[in-house]
Amino acid sequence: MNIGLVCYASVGGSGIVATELGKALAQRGHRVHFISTEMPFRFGEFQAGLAFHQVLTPTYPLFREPQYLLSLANKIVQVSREFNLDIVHAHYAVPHATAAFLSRQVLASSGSAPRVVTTLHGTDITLVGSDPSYSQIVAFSIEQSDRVTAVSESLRASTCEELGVTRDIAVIPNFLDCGVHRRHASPALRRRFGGDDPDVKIVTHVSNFRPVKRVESVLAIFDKIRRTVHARLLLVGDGPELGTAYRIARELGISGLIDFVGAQEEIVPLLSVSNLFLLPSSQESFGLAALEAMACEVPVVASRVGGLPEVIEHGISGFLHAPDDLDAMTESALGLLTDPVLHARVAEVACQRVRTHFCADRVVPMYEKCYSELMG
Ligand code: GMT
Repeated sequence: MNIGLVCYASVGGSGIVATELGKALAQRGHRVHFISTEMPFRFGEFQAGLAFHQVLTPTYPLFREPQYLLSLANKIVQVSREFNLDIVHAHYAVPHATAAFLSRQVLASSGSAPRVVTTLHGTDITLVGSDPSYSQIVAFSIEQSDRVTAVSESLRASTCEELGVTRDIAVIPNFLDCGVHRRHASPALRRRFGGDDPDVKIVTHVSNFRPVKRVESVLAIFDKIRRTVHARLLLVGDGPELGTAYRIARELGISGLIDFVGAQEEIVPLLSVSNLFLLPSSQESFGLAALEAMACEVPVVASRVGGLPEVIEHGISGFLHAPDDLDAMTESALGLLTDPVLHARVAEVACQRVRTHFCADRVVPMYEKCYSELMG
C-alpha cells in the first residue's frame, strides 16, 4: 500500500510511534510517505520504502498567524496526487485529523481520495482537543475519519466522554521494536553516571518536560530516595519545565547528584544503565517512556492515571500510585532499590510483558488489518 503518515516531528510520543510504525510498514513492503514539518525525531538512517515530504508554512506580512493547517492539507493533497496514496494516517488529532479530512474532500472532488485513519495519542484529546477553542472541530474531524484508533482503552473512553464522540474507536496499543529495545551492558556509560561504586543507584526520568509530566514530583521523590540509598538522578529530555527542574534541584541542594543530558535520540544506552524509572505524570494516555524502560529491564514507579494501568500491573510489572501520593511512590522506589530479589523479579516480568504484548510484530499487523479492511 501507499501510506501517508502525518505526524509531529518534535520529541514526543506520537511522533515516535508514527515514525516506528512507518519504519516497520516499510520493512513489511509498503511505501510510506512521512508528511511533517521536519524529518521526524528517531527517523534514523535512510531505509528503502520511506520518503519524507516537508510541510512548509510560508509567512506573509499580513498574517500574524502561521497557516499550518492549510499548508499541511495542501501537502497531503500534493503527495496523494503524486504518489496515489491509499491511506492517509493522521497521528495526533489536532490539527492532523482536520487536515486529513480537508485533503480527502479536495481529492474526492477531483477523482479518487485516500481513506483517512486517525490515531489519537492523548493530549490531543485530554488537554488540547477538549479545550472549547478546538473541541467542535476536533470532534467533527474524528467522526469524519474512515477509521479511528486510540492508544489505550482509557483514551478511547475519554474521547467519547470529553468530546461526545459516538463512533467506533479501535484500541491499538503503542509498541516498540523489541530487537532494538533491550538492555545492553554498558560498563563505561554506567561509570560515567554512577562512578566506580556499584552500589550507586541510577534513577531515571525521560520526558518532554511539560507541566503534565510533573518534574517537580520526580525531584521530590528522588530527594527522599537519596536520603536512604546512594543514588543519582538522570534526567533525559527538554521542554518548558526544564528551568523549573534546575531551580528545584538548586533549592533542594541536589544539583550535584543530577545529570541533565537533554533530548536524546538513543534512549536504550541510557535506560540500560538505569536501576529505576519515575513517571509521576498527572495524565498519561499510554506512557511510551515507561514501556521503553520496561523493555530495558528497568522497573517503573508511575502514576495510576490514564492508560498506565494498561501498561503496568501494580505490584507485578511495576508500581502505580495516585499522582499526589509521593510518599507511596518513594516507598515503592526504595523497596525496589533495596531489595535485589524484588528488583530482579519486577524487571524480568516487566520485560516479558513488553515482549508478549507490545512488540512491533504483534501490533503493526493490527494497523495493517485496519488499512486492508478500509481498502476492501
Ligand atoms: O505528552 C506527551 O508526552 C507527548 C504526547 C504526544 O502525543 O507526543 O504523548 C502522548 O502520546 C504518547 C504516544 O501515544 C503516549 O505514550 C503518552 O502517554 C501521551 N501523553 C499524555 O497523555 C500526556
